[in-house]
This record gives sequence, C-alpha cells and structure tokens, in this order.
Amino acid sequence: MNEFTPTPEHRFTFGLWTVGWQGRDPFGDATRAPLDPVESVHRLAELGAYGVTFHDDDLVPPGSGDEERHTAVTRFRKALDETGMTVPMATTNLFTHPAFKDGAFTANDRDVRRYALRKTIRNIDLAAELGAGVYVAWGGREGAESGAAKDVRAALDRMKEAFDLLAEYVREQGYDIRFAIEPKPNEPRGDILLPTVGHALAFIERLERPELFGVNPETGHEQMAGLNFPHGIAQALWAGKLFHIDLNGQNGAKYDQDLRFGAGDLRQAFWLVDLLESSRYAGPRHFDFKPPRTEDMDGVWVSAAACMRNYLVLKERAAAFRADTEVRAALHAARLDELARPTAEDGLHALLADRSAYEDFDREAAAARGMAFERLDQLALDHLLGTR
Ligand code: 3MF
Ligand code: MG
Ligand code: MG
Repeated sequence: MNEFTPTPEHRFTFGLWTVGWQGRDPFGDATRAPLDPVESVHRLAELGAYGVTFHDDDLVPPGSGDEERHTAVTRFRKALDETGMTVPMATTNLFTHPAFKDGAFTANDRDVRRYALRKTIRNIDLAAELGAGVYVAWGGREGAESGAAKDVRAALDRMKEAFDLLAEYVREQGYDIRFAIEPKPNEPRGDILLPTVGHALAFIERLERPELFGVNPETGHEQMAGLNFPHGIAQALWAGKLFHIDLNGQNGAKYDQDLRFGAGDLRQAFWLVDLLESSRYAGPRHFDFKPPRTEDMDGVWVSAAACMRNYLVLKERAAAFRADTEVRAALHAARLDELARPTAEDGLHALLADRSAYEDFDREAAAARGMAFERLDQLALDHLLGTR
C-alpha cells in the first residue's frame, strides 16, 4: 500500500457500462461475455473504488418484467451493502433502442419524447432510492445528419421543456437530486445538440430552475472537438456548475476513443488533475472509459485499476510541481499573481484619471517584456516526466 493505492476516500467511481462493455463496435461483434453488475461491484470494491454508476438498462435488462426488475435491484443492493460501495450518480439509456434513432427529448415524434420522459422518471425514482445526488443526461441521439431534418430552435424548446419537467418532478418528490448535462459534439449523431461545455452552460441559464442543473464534461468529448479540456473544466468550476465529471483518454480530434484515464493527452490530464485538486473539487472522480476490445477480463481489470493509479500518480506529480520553490519563482516571473489582482480596484473614475494607464503608458516597454512561460512549462514537463 502506498500513495498510489486507491481507497474509497479518493472517491473513484466507474459506470457499470465501462468494465461491462463487451467490445461491440460499428465494425465488429462483442469480444467479451456479459458481466454481472454484482461482480463489477465486488471487483471494483476490491480495487479500491468508492462507487458505481449506471444507466437504467445496465442494471435492469430492457424488457424485464416487474419481478425481474425487483430481483436485479435486490441483488445489486446486496452487493452494495456487502462492499460499502455507493451510487453517487445514475443516468438513462436514451440511445440504444431503435425507437430513439431520432433522439429522445428532442425526437421529432412526440410519442417518443413522452416515452423518453417516462423512462427517465422511472430511473430517477431508483436513483433516489439508492441515494444518488446527481442524475446525468447525455443526449447522444439528440441531433441530426442533415439540415432540414431538425429545427434546432424547436428542438431546444423541447429540450428545455424536458428538463423543466424533470426538475418539477424531482422537486415534487422532494428528492435531493441535481442534474448534470453531458455535452458531446458528435457520435452517434452526425451533429449533437449541446455539443460543448460552453453550449451546455449557456442552455442551463434558460431553464426554469437553473440552480438544479450543471454539467458532466467528458475528457474525450471536448477533445474530439479540438478543445482544451482543463479550460472547459475551469469555466464550469468558475460558473459553479461542475456537478460531475467523466474522466478518460483521447488522442485528438477523432472518434470517441474512451481510453483509460492517463492514456491519450497526458499533458492535459496533468493540468486537469492539478485543477481538480487545487480547486478542491469535491465530487466523485468518475471514469467513463472502454477497456479496448483486444482485452480479456484480466485486461479489463488492469485497465480499471490503471485509471485510478494514473489519477493518483498525476496528483502526486501536480502537488510536487506546486510545492517546488523554483516553480513558485517561475510563476511569479510569469506574473500569475498580477493576473489574480483586479484591473481597476480603484474604480472607473480613477482609471479614467490615471495618466499612467494611457497618456504616459510605455507601450514599447510592455511589448518588450518577456512572459517567461517557457521556463514555467519546462518545469511542469520535468515534473510530469519525473525528472524533477
Ligand atoms: C457516450 C457517453 C455516455 C454517457 C452516459 C451518461 C455511455 O460517449 O459518454 O456513456 O457518459 O450515457 O453518463
Ligand atoms: Mg464517451
Ligand atoms: Mg460519458
């Protein structure tokens, strides 16, 4: 046992659909057998996880009758009780069944939209029963492949209507649940609505109860759009909207790779952990990854353990970076402390009267000042590589 050994205090959680992914992709069949959620709970607990999350259909196979549903939930609860594992988040599968081919909350077909809401509400009841505080909504099928097929403004009206109804339901039931919207730019739809963290944050402000809504950003989803994930997370934190997070790995702008955390863009992973830890983000560190279909079950557990280990290694590296006296001097030289200072704490009138701010401002001297960022970034790289 050392500082890289995960324990429940680290609050690492996994979707049942991650380790349970059978490896079915658009070009190939499953390479692994189905995994019993009860086994996932036990194995993840042994590895040091804090909890699991699930879509309704991950726990209760679609088409189950009341009795099967009861059995599935009872077995799952027993596994949670035996291991002490928690369920901090749950979500709805609104993408697998062909009925959702044109979306769920924004499907052109009204009956599909009403079904999607009822399916979601049914699982919110279960989420509340299991003590989940966050309910995630990923609108994977909300989108289009062609221009006239979707009236985007009408679809956003329907999306708002759906979330307002869900908020009303949660309030009426007295559940202590908040919603986290998960953005993604594309896949499985050609273009998905609310494609980035920024779009989702703007949308939330149009809802009737914005305080009940935040975001669940995923590493690979922002990086698929070529965006800087730590920057998106920083803005979500700044807005008080980081309700949950999906950690994984992605190599640039291509299909959603869902690699284990630490694979893919390692430098962004380093800055992300630095940000989550220094901002004292208190939510679970949730992994939404897919063990590659090349792996047998041993490989699946190696991959899950590696997500947690890589987080802890990066946490140690980021702490070493922040504690290094040379780094502190480099941060000062790069004038980060100056950025933290308000631009005009003396007020608008003092700014207007300040000749040094304009008339006497030495523009050439400012232009000639180096920012010393390269030294700072090399210190970070040395810490990340373990050479400092
Ligand atoms: C797809 C995803 C989803 C969501 C999940 C809600 C299947 O790219 O990321 O995983 O995370 O539906 O949590
Ligand atoms: Mg994904
Ligand atoms: Mg996700």
